[in-house]
Amino acid sequence: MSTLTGNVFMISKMMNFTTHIRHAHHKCKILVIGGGCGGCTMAAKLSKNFGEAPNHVIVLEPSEDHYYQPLFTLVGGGIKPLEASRRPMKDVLPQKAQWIKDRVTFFRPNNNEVTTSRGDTIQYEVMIVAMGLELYWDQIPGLLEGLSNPDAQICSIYGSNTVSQVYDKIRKTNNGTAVFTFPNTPVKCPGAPQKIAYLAEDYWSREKKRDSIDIVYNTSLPVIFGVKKYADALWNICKQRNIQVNVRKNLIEIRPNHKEAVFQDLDNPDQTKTVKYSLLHVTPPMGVPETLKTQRDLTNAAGFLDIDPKTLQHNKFKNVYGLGDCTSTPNSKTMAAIASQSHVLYKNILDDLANKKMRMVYDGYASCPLVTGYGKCILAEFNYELKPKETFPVNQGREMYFTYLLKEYFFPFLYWNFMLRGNWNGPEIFRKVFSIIKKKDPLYEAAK
Ligand code: UQ1
Repeated sequence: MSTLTGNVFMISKMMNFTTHIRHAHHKCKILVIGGGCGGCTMAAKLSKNFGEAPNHVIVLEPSEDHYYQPLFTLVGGGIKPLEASRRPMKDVLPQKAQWIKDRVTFFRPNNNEVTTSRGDTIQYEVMIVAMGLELYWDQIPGLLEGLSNPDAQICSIYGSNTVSQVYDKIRKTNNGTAVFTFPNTPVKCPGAPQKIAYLAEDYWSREKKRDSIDIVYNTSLPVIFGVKKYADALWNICKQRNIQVNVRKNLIEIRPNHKEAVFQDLDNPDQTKTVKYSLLHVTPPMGVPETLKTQRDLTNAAGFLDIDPKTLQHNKFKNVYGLGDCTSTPNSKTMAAIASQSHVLYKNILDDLANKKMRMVYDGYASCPLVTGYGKCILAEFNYELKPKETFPVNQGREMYFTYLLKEYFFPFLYWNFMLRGNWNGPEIFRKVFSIIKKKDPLYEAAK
Protein backbone atom coordinates (compact mmCIF):
# COMPACT_ATOMS: atom_id res chain seq x y z
CA MET A 1 0.00 0.00 0.00
CA SER A 2 1.50 3.39 -0.93
CA THR A 3 2.04 5.89 1.89
CA LEU A 4 -0.68 8.20 0.61
CA THR A 5 -3.28 5.47 0.26
CA GLY A 6 -2.18 4.09 3.62
CA ASN A 7 -2.72 7.46 5.29
CA VAL A 8 -6.11 7.92 3.70
CA PHE A 9 -7.03 4.42 4.80
CA MET A 10 -5.92 5.06 8.39
CA ILE A 11 -7.65 8.42 8.63
CA SER A 12 -10.87 7.09 7.14
CA LYS A 13 -10.74 4.06 9.46
CA MET A 14 -10.25 6.35 12.45
CA MET A 15 -13.25 8.35 11.32
CA ASN A 16 -15.20 5.22 10.51
CA PHE A 17 -15.37 6.36 6.92
CA THR A 18 -14.12 3.30 5.09
CA THR A 19 -16.77 3.58 2.39
CA HIS A 20 -14.98 6.66 1.03
CA ILE A 21 -12.22 4.65 -0.54
CA ARG A 22 -14.24 1.88 -2.09
CA HIS A 23 -13.86 1.50 -5.84
CA ALA A 24 -17.00 0.02 -7.26
CA HIS A 25 -17.23 -1.32 -10.79
CA HIS A 26 -20.49 -0.93 -12.65
CA LYS A 27 -21.59 -2.32 -15.97
CA CYS A 28 -24.52 -1.22 -18.09
CA LYS A 29 -26.03 -1.17 -21.54
CA ILE A 30 -26.47 2.61 -21.72
CA LEU A 31 -24.51 5.15 -19.70
CA VAL A 32 -25.94 8.67 -19.63
CA ILE A 33 -23.58 11.41 -18.47
CA GLY A 34 -25.73 14.14 -16.95
CA GLY A 35 -29.22 14.23 -15.45
CA GLY A 36 -30.32 17.55 -16.92
CA CYS A 37 -32.90 17.98 -19.61
CA GLY A 38 -31.11 15.90 -22.29
CA GLY A 39 -29.79 13.18 -19.99
CA CYS A 40 -33.01 12.67 -18.12
CA THR A 41 -35.08 12.57 -21.32
CA MET A 42 -32.80 9.99 -22.95
CA ALA A 43 -32.69 7.86 -19.79
CA ALA A 44 -36.49 7.89 -19.68
CA LYS A 45 -36.78 6.81 -23.31
CA LEU A 46 -34.13 4.12 -23.21
CA SER A 47 -34.94 2.63 -19.82
CA LYS A 48 -38.22 1.54 -21.37
CA ASN A 49 -36.18 -0.75 -23.62
CA PHE A 50 -33.37 -1.64 -21.25
CA GLY A 51 -34.55 -2.30 -17.71
CA GLU A 52 -32.62 -5.16 -16.15
CA ALA A 53 -29.05 -4.88 -14.84
CA PRO A 54 -26.47 -5.28 -16.30
CA ASN A 55 -28.37 -4.51 -19.53
CA HIS A 56 -29.81 -1.36 -18.06
CA VAL A 57 -29.41 2.41 -18.03
CA ILE A 58 -27.12 4.24 -15.60
CA VAL A 59 -27.31 8.00 -15.16
CA LEU A 60 -24.23 9.68 -13.73
CA GLU A 61 -25.26 12.97 -12.15
CA PRO A 62 -23.94 14.67 -8.99
CA SER A 63 -26.73 17.22 -8.37
CA GLU A 64 -29.44 16.83 -5.78
CA ASP A 65 -31.83 19.07 -7.76
CA HIS A 66 -33.07 19.31 -11.33
CA TYR A 67 -34.12 22.68 -12.80
CA TYR A 68 -36.47 23.56 -15.63
CA GLN A 69 -34.24 26.42 -16.71
CA PRO A 70 -36.58 28.01 -19.30
CA LEU A 71 -38.58 29.27 -16.34
CA PHE A 72 -35.67 31.36 -15.04
CA THR A 73 -36.65 34.32 -17.25
CA LEU A 74 -40.10 34.36 -15.66
CA VAL A 75 -38.58 34.01 -12.16
CA GLY A 76 -36.42 37.06 -12.96
CA GLY A 77 -39.53 38.92 -14.10
CA GLY A 78 -41.29 38.18 -10.80
CA ILE A 79 -43.89 35.99 -12.52
CA LYS A 80 -42.93 32.62 -11.00
CA PRO A 81 -41.14 31.54 -7.83
CA LEU A 82 -37.85 29.66 -8.20
CA GLU A 83 -39.44 26.61 -6.57
CA ALA A 84 -41.65 26.19 -9.64
CA SER A 85 -38.53 25.39 -11.67
CA ARG A 86 -37.01 22.91 -9.20
CA ARG A 87 -37.66 19.24 -8.48
CA PRO A 88 -35.54 16.71 -6.55
CA MET A 89 -33.37 14.76 -9.00
CA LYS A 90 -34.62 11.48 -7.51
CA ASP A 91 -38.17 12.37 -8.55
CA VAL A 92 -37.38 13.18 -12.19
CA LEU A 93 -34.90 10.44 -13.10
CA PRO A 94 -36.70 7.35 -14.40
CA GLN A 95 -37.41 4.65 -11.81
CA LYS A 96 -36.05 1.95 -14.09
CA ALA A 97 -32.66 3.64 -14.48
CA GLN A 98 -29.88 3.45 -11.89
CA TRP A 99 -28.76 6.84 -10.59
CA ILE A 100 -25.13 7.11 -9.55
CA LYS A 101 -24.83 10.37 -7.65
CA ASP A 102 -21.32 11.27 -8.66
CA ARG A 103 -19.46 13.18 -11.37
CA VAL A 104 -17.34 11.89 -14.23
CA THR A 105 -13.63 12.64 -13.88
CA PHE A 106 -12.21 10.71 -16.81
CA PHE A 107 -13.44 9.22 -20.07
CA ARG A 108 -11.78 6.14 -21.55
CA PRO A 109 -13.70 5.78 -24.83
CA ASN A 110 -11.25 3.20 -26.16
CA ASN A 111 -12.17 0.94 -23.22
CA ASN A 112 -15.87 1.92 -23.15
CA GLU A 113 -15.42 3.11 -19.61
CA VAL A 114 -15.51 6.23 -17.42
CA THR A 115 -14.15 6.94 -13.95
CA THR A 116 -16.02 8.92 -11.32
CA SER A 117 -14.73 11.26 -8.62
CA ARG A 118 -15.04 8.49 -5.99
CA GLY A 119 -12.87 6.25 -8.13
CA ASP A 120 -15.70 4.04 -9.41
CA THR A 121 -15.57 2.78 -12.97
CA ILE A 122 -18.58 2.38 -15.21
CA GLN A 123 -18.47 0.22 -18.31
CA TYR A 124 -20.98 0.79 -21.06
CA GLU A 125 -22.07 -0.50 -24.41
CA VAL A 126 -23.40 2.92 -25.45
CA MET A 127 -22.60 6.27 -23.86
CA ILE A 128 -24.70 9.43 -24.20
CA VAL A 129 -22.96 12.63 -23.18
CA ALA A 130 -25.35 15.36 -22.02
CA MET A 131 -23.27 17.52 -19.71
CA GLY A 132 -24.68 20.91 -20.67
CA LEU A 133 -22.82 24.18 -20.29
CA GLU A 134 -21.04 25.54 -17.26
CA LEU A 135 -21.29 29.17 -16.18
CA TYR A 136 -17.90 30.89 -15.88
CA TRP A 137 -18.78 33.55 -13.29
CA ASP A 138 -15.13 34.06 -12.37
CA GLN A 139 -14.08 35.06 -15.90
CA ILE A 140 -15.36 38.61 -15.41
CA PRO A 141 -13.44 40.45 -12.71
CA GLY A 142 -15.85 41.98 -10.20
CA LEU A 143 -18.81 39.77 -11.12
CA LEU A 144 -18.76 37.34 -8.18
CA GLU A 145 -18.06 40.16 -5.76
CA GLY A 146 -20.89 42.22 -7.23
CA LEU A 147 -23.40 39.35 -7.18
CA SER A 148 -22.72 38.64 -3.52
CA ASN A 149 -23.31 42.27 -2.51
CA PRO A 150 -27.07 42.91 -2.11
CA ASP A 151 -26.61 46.65 -2.72
CA ALA A 152 -24.48 46.35 -5.84
CA GLN A 153 -27.44 46.15 -8.27
CA ILE A 154 -25.78 43.35 -10.23
CA CYS A 155 -27.93 40.35 -11.07
CA SER A 156 -28.34 37.39 -13.40
CA ILE A 157 -31.19 35.07 -14.35
CA TYR A 158 -28.63 32.43 -15.34
CA GLY A 159 -27.72 30.99 -11.93
CA SER A 160 -30.07 28.92 -9.80
CA ASN A 161 -28.59 30.81 -6.84
CA THR A 162 -28.75 34.28 -8.45
CA VAL A 163 -32.07 34.28 -10.34
CA SER A 164 -34.20 34.91 -7.24
CA GLN A 165 -32.61 38.30 -6.64
CA VAL A 166 -33.24 39.66 -10.14
CA TYR A 167 -36.81 40.89 -9.67
CA ASP A 168 -35.95 42.67 -6.41
CA LYS A 169 -33.15 44.53 -8.13
CA ILE A 170 -35.38 45.49 -11.05
CA ARG A 171 -37.90 46.84 -8.53
CA LYS A 172 -35.23 48.79 -6.69
CA THR A 173 -34.14 50.58 -9.87
CA ASN A 174 -35.66 54.06 -10.11
CA ASN A 175 -33.41 55.96 -12.49
CA GLY A 176 -30.02 55.91 -14.25
CA THR A 177 -28.97 53.38 -16.87
CA ALA A 178 -29.99 49.72 -16.79
CA VAL A 179 -27.52 47.63 -18.77
CA PHE A 180 -28.15 44.07 -20.03
CA THR A 181 -25.29 42.00 -21.44
CA PHE A 182 -24.66 39.03 -23.79
CA PRO A 183 -21.16 37.42 -23.53
CA ASN A 184 -18.65 36.47 -26.18
CA THR A 185 -19.26 32.71 -25.82
CA PRO A 186 -21.98 30.26 -26.82
CA VAL A 187 -25.00 30.78 -24.58
CA LYS A 188 -27.81 28.51 -23.43
CA CYS A 189 -31.06 30.06 -24.58
CA PRO A 190 -29.56 32.96 -26.52
CA GLY A 191 -32.88 34.80 -26.37
CA ALA A 192 -32.95 35.02 -22.57
CA PRO A 193 -30.47 37.91 -22.15
CA GLN A 194 -32.87 40.21 -24.03
CA LYS A 195 -36.11 38.68 -22.71
CA ILE A 196 -35.25 39.89 -19.21
CA ALA A 197 -34.58 43.37 -20.62
CA TYR A 198 -38.07 43.42 -22.17
CA LEU A 199 -39.69 42.29 -18.93
CA ALA A 200 -37.80 44.92 -16.94
CA GLU A 201 -38.79 47.60 -19.47
CA ASP A 202 -42.42 46.55 -19.22
CA TYR A 203 -42.26 46.58 -15.41
CA TRP A 204 -40.78 50.10 -15.28
CA SER A 205 -43.39 51.34 -17.77
CA ARG A 206 -46.22 49.96 -15.62
CA GLU A 207 -44.65 51.53 -12.52
CA LYS A 208 -44.40 54.90 -14.33
CA LYS A 209 -40.63 54.93 -13.88
CA ARG A 210 -39.75 54.30 -17.49
CA ASP A 211 -38.95 57.92 -18.41
CA SER A 212 -36.27 58.11 -15.72
CA ILE A 213 -34.44 54.95 -16.80
CA ASP A 214 -32.27 54.46 -19.89
CA ILE A 215 -32.11 50.87 -21.10
CA VAL A 216 -29.10 49.50 -22.94
CA TYR A 217 -28.65 45.99 -24.38
CA ASN A 218 -24.97 45.32 -25.10
CA THR A 219 -24.40 42.14 -27.06
CA SER A 220 -21.19 40.51 -28.25
CA LEU A 221 -23.03 39.20 -31.31
CA PRO A 222 -23.19 41.15 -34.57
CA VAL A 223 -27.00 40.78 -34.62
CA ILE A 224 -29.90 40.99 -32.18
CA PHE A 225 -31.06 37.48 -33.21
CA GLY A 226 -29.74 34.92 -35.67
CA VAL A 227 -32.91 34.51 -37.74
CA LYS A 228 -33.73 37.54 -39.89
CA LYS A 229 -37.51 37.29 -39.58
CA TYR A 230 -37.40 37.48 -35.77
CA ALA A 231 -34.44 39.87 -35.69
CA ASP A 232 -36.47 42.39 -37.72
CA ALA A 233 -39.38 42.09 -35.28
CA LEU A 234 -37.08 42.50 -32.26
CA TRP A 235 -35.31 45.56 -33.73
CA ASN A 236 -38.73 47.17 -34.17
CA ILE A 237 -39.66 46.45 -30.58
CA CYS A 238 -36.40 47.94 -29.30
CA LYS A 239 -36.93 51.05 -31.45
CA GLN A 240 -40.54 51.49 -30.33
CA ARG A 241 -39.72 50.98 -26.67
CA ASN A 242 -36.52 53.02 -26.74
CA ILE A 243 -34.14 50.20 -25.82
CA GLN A 244 -30.68 51.02 -27.11
CA VAL A 245 -29.01 48.00 -28.72
CA ASN A 246 -25.23 47.97 -29.16
CA VAL A 247 -23.74 45.04 -31.08
CA ARG A 248 -20.20 43.62 -30.71
CA LYS A 249 -19.84 44.97 -27.17
CA ASN A 250 -18.44 42.49 -24.65
CA LEU A 251 -18.48 42.94 -20.88
CA ILE A 252 -14.92 42.41 -19.59
CA GLU A 253 -14.88 43.96 -16.11
CA ILE A 254 -17.20 45.27 -13.39
CA ARG A 255 -16.29 47.73 -10.64
CA PRO A 256 -19.18 47.10 -8.26
CA ASN A 257 -18.13 49.80 -5.76
CA HIS A 258 -18.36 52.48 -8.45
CA LYS A 259 -21.25 50.87 -10.36
CA GLU A 260 -19.16 50.81 -13.51
CA ALA A 261 -19.04 48.19 -16.25
CA VAL A 262 -16.28 48.00 -18.84
CA PHE A 263 -17.09 46.86 -22.37
CA GLN A 264 -14.68 45.88 -25.10
CA ASP A 265 -15.48 46.74 -28.72
CA LEU A 266 -15.00 43.36 -30.40
CA ASP A 267 -14.39 44.98 -33.80
CA ASN A 268 -11.66 47.22 -32.33
CA PRO A 269 -10.36 45.11 -29.42
CA ASP A 270 -8.09 47.90 -28.13
CA GLN A 271 -11.08 50.13 -27.52
CA THR A 272 -13.00 49.89 -24.27
CA LYS A 273 -15.88 51.91 -22.91
CA THR A 274 -16.81 52.34 -19.26
CA VAL A 275 -20.53 52.63 -18.55
CA LYS A 276 -22.11 53.82 -15.31
CA TYR A 277 -25.12 51.67 -14.45
CA SER A 278 -27.93 51.71 -11.95
CA LEU A 279 -28.73 48.06 -12.74
CA LEU A 280 -26.48 45.53 -14.45
CA HIS A 281 -27.95 42.25 -15.68
CA VAL A 282 -25.11 39.90 -16.61
CA THR A 283 -25.24 36.84 -18.82
CA PRO A 284 -22.01 35.11 -17.76
CA PRO A 285 -19.55 33.54 -20.21
CA MET A 286 -20.24 29.82 -20.61
CA GLY A 287 -18.48 26.73 -21.86
CA VAL A 288 -18.32 22.98 -21.81
CA PRO A 289 -17.48 21.47 -18.38
CA GLU A 290 -13.72 21.16 -17.92
CA THR A 291 -13.71 17.32 -17.70
CA LEU A 292 -15.17 17.07 -21.18
CA LYS A 293 -13.37 20.02 -22.70
CA THR A 294 -9.94 18.63 -21.82
CA GLN A 295 -10.77 15.19 -23.26
CA ARG A 296 -9.20 15.91 -26.64
CA ASP A 297 -10.21 12.63 -28.32
CA LEU A 298 -13.89 13.33 -27.65
CA THR A 299 -14.08 17.05 -28.42
CA ASN A 300 -13.57 19.49 -31.26
CA ALA A 301 -11.17 22.45 -31.19
CA ALA A 302 -13.66 24.54 -29.21
CA GLY A 303 -14.06 21.79 -26.59
CA PHE A 304 -17.54 20.61 -27.64
CA LEU A 305 -18.43 16.92 -27.97
CA ASP A 306 -17.57 16.17 -31.59
CA ILE A 307 -20.72 14.62 -33.07
CA ASP A 308 -22.33 14.37 -36.49
CA PRO A 309 -24.88 17.22 -36.73
CA LYS A 310 -27.43 14.97 -38.45
CA THR A 311 -27.19 11.63 -36.64
CA LEU A 312 -25.83 12.95 -33.30
CA GLN A 313 -23.34 10.06 -33.26
CA HIS A 314 -19.74 10.76 -32.25
CA ASN A 315 -17.46 11.28 -35.23
CA LYS A 316 -14.77 8.93 -33.92
CA PHE A 317 -16.30 6.62 -31.31
CA LYS A 318 -19.39 5.06 -32.83
CA ASN A 319 -20.90 3.93 -29.53
CA VAL A 320 -20.77 7.48 -28.16
CA TYR A 321 -23.61 9.96 -28.77
CA GLY A 322 -24.51 13.37 -27.47
CA LEU A 323 -27.29 15.87 -27.18
CA GLY A 324 -28.01 19.23 -25.67
CA ASP A 325 -25.75 22.17 -24.96
CA CYS A 326 -22.37 20.38 -24.73
CA THR A 327 -22.25 19.14 -28.33
CA SER A 328 -20.71 20.55 -31.51
CA THR A 329 -24.02 20.76 -33.43
CA PRO A 330 -24.51 24.37 -34.58
CA ASN A 331 -28.15 24.75 -33.48
CA SER A 332 -29.43 27.27 -31.00
CA LYS A 333 -29.03 25.80 -27.51
CA THR A 334 -32.62 25.54 -26.30
CA MET A 335 -34.80 22.93 -24.63
CA ALA A 336 -36.99 22.61 -27.70
CA ALA A 337 -33.84 21.64 -29.64
CA ILE A 338 -33.19 18.90 -27.08
CA ALA A 339 -36.75 17.61 -27.49
CA SER A 340 -36.19 17.13 -31.24
CA GLN A 341 -32.69 15.74 -30.73
CA SER A 342 -33.92 13.19 -28.18
CA HIS A 343 -36.31 11.67 -30.70
CA VAL A 344 -33.62 11.38 -33.39
CA LEU A 345 -31.08 10.01 -30.96
CA TYR A 346 -33.40 7.41 -29.49
CA LYS A 347 -34.30 5.98 -32.89
CA ASN A 348 -30.72 6.09 -34.13
CA ILE A 349 -29.33 4.32 -31.08
CA LEU A 350 -31.92 1.55 -31.36
CA ASP A 351 -31.18 1.19 -35.08
CA ASP A 352 -27.47 1.06 -34.47
CA LEU A 353 -27.79 -1.51 -31.67
CA ALA A 354 -29.85 -3.65 -34.06
CA ASN A 355 -27.11 -3.30 -36.71
CA LYS A 356 -29.44 -1.32 -38.94
CA LYS A 357 -28.63 1.87 -40.79
CA MET A 358 -29.55 4.94 -38.76
CA ARG A 359 -32.67 6.47 -40.28
CA MET A 360 -33.30 9.66 -38.37
CA VAL A 361 -31.79 13.04 -39.19
CA TYR A 362 -31.80 16.11 -36.93
CA ASP A 363 -32.45 19.25 -38.99
CA GLY A 364 -31.23 21.70 -36.34
CA TYR A 365 -34.72 22.55 -35.11
CA ALA A 366 -34.71 24.96 -32.19
CA SER A 367 -37.35 27.16 -30.73
CA CYS A 368 -37.18 30.21 -28.54
CA PRO A 369 -40.28 31.71 -26.96
CA LEU A 370 -39.12 35.35 -26.92
CA VAL A 371 -41.09 36.90 -24.09
CA THR A 372 -41.28 40.59 -24.96
CA GLY A 373 -43.30 41.72 -21.94
CA TYR A 374 -45.94 40.60 -19.44
CA GLY A 375 -48.39 38.65 -21.62
CA LYS A 376 -46.49 39.00 -24.90
CA CYS A 377 -44.31 36.56 -26.80
CA ILE A 378 -42.78 35.95 -30.22
CA LEU A 379 -42.44 32.18 -30.70
CA ALA A 380 -39.35 31.78 -32.87
CA GLU A 381 -38.85 28.34 -34.44
CA PHE A 382 -36.13 27.62 -36.97
CA ASN A 383 -33.61 25.06 -38.27
CA TYR A 384 -29.86 24.78 -39.04
CA GLU A 385 -30.26 27.07 -42.04
CA LEU A 386 -31.79 29.73 -39.76
CA LYS A 387 -35.01 29.47 -41.76
CA PRO A 388 -38.28 29.79 -39.81
CA LYS A 389 -40.00 26.45 -39.20
CA GLU A 390 -43.20 27.48 -37.46
CA THR A 391 -45.70 25.07 -35.92
CA PHE A 392 -48.89 27.11 -35.74
CA PRO A 393 -50.96 28.38 -38.68
CA VAL A 394 -50.34 32.02 -37.71
CA ASN A 395 -47.44 34.42 -38.12
CA GLN A 396 -45.34 33.63 -35.04
CA GLY A 397 -43.11 36.64 -35.70
CA ARG A 398 -45.83 38.80 -34.11
CA GLU A 399 -46.18 39.37 -30.38
CA MET A 400 -49.07 37.25 -29.12
CA TYR A 401 -50.80 36.47 -25.83
CA PHE A 402 -51.44 32.90 -26.95
CA THR A 403 -47.74 32.09 -27.31
CA TYR A 404 -47.05 33.78 -23.96
CA LEU A 405 -49.56 31.40 -22.34
CA LEU A 406 -47.75 28.46 -23.92
CA LYS A 407 -44.49 29.70 -22.40
CA GLU A 408 -45.91 30.27 -18.92
CA TYR A 409 -48.17 27.23 -18.60
CA PHE A 410 -48.05 24.74 -21.44
CA PHE A 411 -44.32 24.21 -21.95
CA PRO A 412 -43.59 23.60 -18.24
CA PHE A 413 -46.51 21.14 -18.16
CA LEU A 414 -45.18 19.43 -21.26
CA TYR A 415 -41.72 19.24 -19.77
CA TRP A 416 -42.49 17.71 -16.38
CA ASN A 417 -45.24 15.38 -17.54
CA PHE A 418 -44.19 14.30 -21.01
CA MET A 419 -40.63 15.21 -21.95
CA LEU A 420 -38.92 13.97 -18.78
CA ARG A 421 -40.90 10.75 -19.05
CA GLY A 422 -39.65 10.20 -22.58
CA ASN A 423 -42.98 11.02 -24.22
CA TRP A 424 -42.39 14.35 -25.97
CA ASN A 425 -40.56 14.43 -29.29
CA GLY A 426 -40.97 18.08 -30.20
CA PRO A 427 -43.84 19.79 -32.02
CA GLU A 428 -43.70 17.68 -35.20
CA ILE A 429 -47.03 16.15 -34.25
CA PHE A 430 -48.73 19.58 -34.02
CA ARG A 431 -47.12 20.64 -37.28
CA LYS A 432 -48.58 17.60 -39.04
CA VAL A 433 -52.07 18.33 -37.74
CA PHE A 434 -51.86 22.02 -38.67
CA SER A 435 -50.46 21.30 -42.11
CA ILE A 436 -53.57 19.24 -42.84
CA ILE A 437 -55.75 22.17 -41.70
CA LYS A 438 -53.62 24.64 -43.67
CA LYS A 439 -53.99 22.58 -46.83
CA LYS A 440 -57.76 22.48 -46.43
CA ASP A 441 -58.09 26.22 -45.80
CA PRO A 442 -58.75 28.11 -49.08
CA LEU A 443 -57.68 31.40 -47.45
CA TYR A 444 -54.33 29.87 -46.54
CA GLU A 445 -53.94 28.57 -50.07
CA ALA A 446 -54.73 32.02 -51.44
CA ALA A 447 -52.27 33.70 -49.04
CA LYS A 448 -49.44 31.43 -50.24
C1 UQ1 B 1 -40.79 22.58 -26.89
O1 UQ1 B 1 -40.98 21.48 -27.38
C2 UQ1 B 1 -40.28 22.68 -25.56
O2 UQ1 B 1 -39.99 21.56 -24.87
C3 UQ1 B 1 -40.78 21.20 -23.83
C4 UQ1 B 1 -40.06 23.93 -25.01
O3 UQ1 B 1 -39.56 23.92 -23.76
C5 UQ1 B 1 -39.06 24.94 -23.14
C6 UQ1 B 1 -40.34 25.12 -25.76
O4 UQ1 B 1 -40.13 26.24 -25.27
C7 UQ1 B 1 -40.88 25.02 -27.08
C8 UQ1 B 1 -41.16 26.27 -27.82
C9 UQ1 B 1 -41.12 23.78 -27.64
C10 UQ1 B 1 -41.68 23.63 -29.01
C11 UQ1 B 1 -43.12 23.28 -28.95
C12 UQ1 B 1 -44.11 23.85 -29.62
C13 UQ1 B 1 -45.50 23.36 -29.39
C14 UQ1 B 1 -43.91 24.97 -30.56
